[in-house]
Amino acid sequence: MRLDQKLIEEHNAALAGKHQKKLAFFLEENEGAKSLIQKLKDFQIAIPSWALGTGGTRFGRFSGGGEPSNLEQKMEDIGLLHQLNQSSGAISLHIPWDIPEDAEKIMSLAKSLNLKFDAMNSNTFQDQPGQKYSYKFGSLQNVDKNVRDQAVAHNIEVIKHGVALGSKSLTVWLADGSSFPGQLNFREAFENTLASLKEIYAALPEDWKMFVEYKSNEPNFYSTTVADWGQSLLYASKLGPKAYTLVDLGHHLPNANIEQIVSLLLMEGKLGGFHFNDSKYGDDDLTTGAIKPYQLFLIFNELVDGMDHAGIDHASGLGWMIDASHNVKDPLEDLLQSVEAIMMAYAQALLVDRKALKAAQQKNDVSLAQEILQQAYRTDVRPLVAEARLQAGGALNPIDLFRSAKVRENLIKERGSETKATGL
Ligand SMILES: [Mn+2]
Repeated sequence: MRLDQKLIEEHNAALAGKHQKKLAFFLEENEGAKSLIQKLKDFQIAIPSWALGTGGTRFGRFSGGGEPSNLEQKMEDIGLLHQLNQSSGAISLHIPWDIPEDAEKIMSLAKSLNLKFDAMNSNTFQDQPGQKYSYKFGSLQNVDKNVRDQAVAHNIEVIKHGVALGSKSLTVWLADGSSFPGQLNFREAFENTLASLKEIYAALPEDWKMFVEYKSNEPNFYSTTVADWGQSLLYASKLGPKAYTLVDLGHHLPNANIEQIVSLLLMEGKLGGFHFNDSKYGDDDLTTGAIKPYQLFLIFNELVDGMDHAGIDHASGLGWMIDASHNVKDPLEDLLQSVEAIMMAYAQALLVDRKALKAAQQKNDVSLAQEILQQAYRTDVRPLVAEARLQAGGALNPIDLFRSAKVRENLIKERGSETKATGL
């Protein structure tokens, strides 16, 4: 389904008075902030194709109704999100859950929904029906060369799908590792993984990037073959200039200083992209900004500082994607909330008075440095983010409109209440 643009206009008209009042106050308080609106409009966050359905845990899965049951419907759902917030104009495909059988048809659907294809994701963490060798004991690291070859071939196939859709990057998320001491020879696992990654790297088109994602644990619980940013950077450095580290917010050990990691990766020119989510404990599937919004702001503060320092375009220089599984909320509402939280953190980071911060740092004025950061963080940037959305043709309050337009009810009517999306 698509929303009638008239609905969005009516919704905006009803909220216009209140919005303009808040915006005027904001712009009066934050001189020069008007110039940030274009940056907010340009910033797009990719939605992964596996995030449109209800996820699950090993305790169970409670499907919601009206879930998309094929790639076309998933794209339509992202089109809906993009209509509402004008910041979700990209889709990240997972193979083999969402193989584009007819690339041309998928391309033209994407065009009609104003969506681009972000990073392609491979899957060597599950066995697929008819697959010759099992990934039970790893894929690119496996002690059996047949398994490694099969995993390499799969990644190359994913690249081919991506080329047909105009994607420019491959995310290799490795579930490889070990769950018990002695299970694995760490050195050989690293060497096997590197050799496998080299083969995939060699198949990358000239203008493609490869993202090496790291994760401290899960599904393996003793070691993971790309456990942290240092190990990812080691692979990316050995592979070459097209390989980058991908940071997923939820893939660190507790209390890791992610903003510092981001800063140094940017300094080295090796930060390729970002997966957004949030977590309280060890998982990585909560709505972005739901638990640690200040950390998200501090990360964006380093992202903006580092990208500006390196002359990287905020919108296109890195891959931005949500990576979460929605277990109890409506996935579409959850995604709207995540995108909003990301936009707010980005807007707050843009507001930081960098000249003043630099001066405070040079004088070792610790209190003032903190004041400057928190001044930006504690600014209510919602009117600015809403104005960017309004100017781009989106809704002033996306979730409000999602509900009043009865989007979920309509999706259930259209698709039924028993559909189940492929994915996590
Ligand atoms: Mn991820």
